Amino acid sequence: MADSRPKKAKICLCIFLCLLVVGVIAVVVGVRMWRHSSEHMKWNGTGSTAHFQEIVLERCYNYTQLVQPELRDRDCQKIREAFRNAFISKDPCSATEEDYHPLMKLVNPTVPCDKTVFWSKTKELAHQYTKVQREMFTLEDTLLGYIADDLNWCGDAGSYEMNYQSCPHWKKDCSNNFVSVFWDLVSKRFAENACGVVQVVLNGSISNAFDRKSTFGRVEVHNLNPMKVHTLQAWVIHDLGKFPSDSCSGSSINDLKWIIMQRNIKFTCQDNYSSGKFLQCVKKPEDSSCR
Ligand code: NGD
Repeated sequence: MADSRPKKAKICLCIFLCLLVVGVIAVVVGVRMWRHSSEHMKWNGTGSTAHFQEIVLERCYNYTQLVQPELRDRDCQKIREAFRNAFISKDPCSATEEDYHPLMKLVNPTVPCDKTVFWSKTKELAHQYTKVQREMFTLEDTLLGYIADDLNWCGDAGSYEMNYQSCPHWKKDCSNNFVSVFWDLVSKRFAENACGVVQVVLNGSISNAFDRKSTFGRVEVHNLNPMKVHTLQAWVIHDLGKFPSDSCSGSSINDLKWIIMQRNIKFTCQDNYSSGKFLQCVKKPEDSSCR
């Protein structure tokens, strides 16, 4: 009778090797998955907005079909694709203006002369104003500003997915993230295209109504074209019930006046412009200053 021990030993060795291979594979896959998830969590800012792609497409159709039907021939599928391609599969801290050029080519801003409204620390009020004065435009009343307002987006270098866990924070991680570069670029183009009289709504309830470091102070002011823009009208609005901290005669507005006049553009300023005050009173009619 033949000895079966070598056969048994062979089977045991095979099982051992198979288990070893499976174990090694499991460890490798586990480490990769752990790395992948920790990479997604590595930033300090909030992740991409859930359903980003659907929101972009829906806002694009809403704007081009209902808000500004003159733009109904824009291709929203292409716009969504160009937006996604600008940042997908890229290091989220390496954004450049060029990344957005294909998107910019699909959408050029069209605001009539005398109708541009800038804002800084007064987003809600400026938007209430253009909602009532339908012919006036903030950046968020133009197609790209409308599509991207309040959204967040980023990808990852080695992935076709968006990162919904975290995105770079513009102060804590990097300034050349895709959201900051986008807003700087569209703000620049919005300012370059402005003409005639332009307006800016500033907040007189903070100490620096004009802030050189804000997007308005850093980007928009310097990209107004003096050949096209003849006057910048500033309104300094105080929040109802709050003590005024800055006004047209304060040093920050003087700083703005100086920059604008250096650029050969006329500057005017009005404290608590009545239209702004009316809008605030519609929202808070019980305030004593509204009586
Ligand atoms: O560098 C930035 C940055 N700067 C400001 N903000 C930024 N977000 C980044 N990711 N990167 C954010 O923009 C800030 O947290 C606010 O939520 C918002 C506006 O900032 P605010 O009130 O300080 O005003 P800014 O002067 O910086 O900008 C408003 C002007 C306005 O005339 C728009 O035409 O610049 C245009 N804009 C810029 C940035 C963002 C609009 C937006 C927007 N719709 O979110």
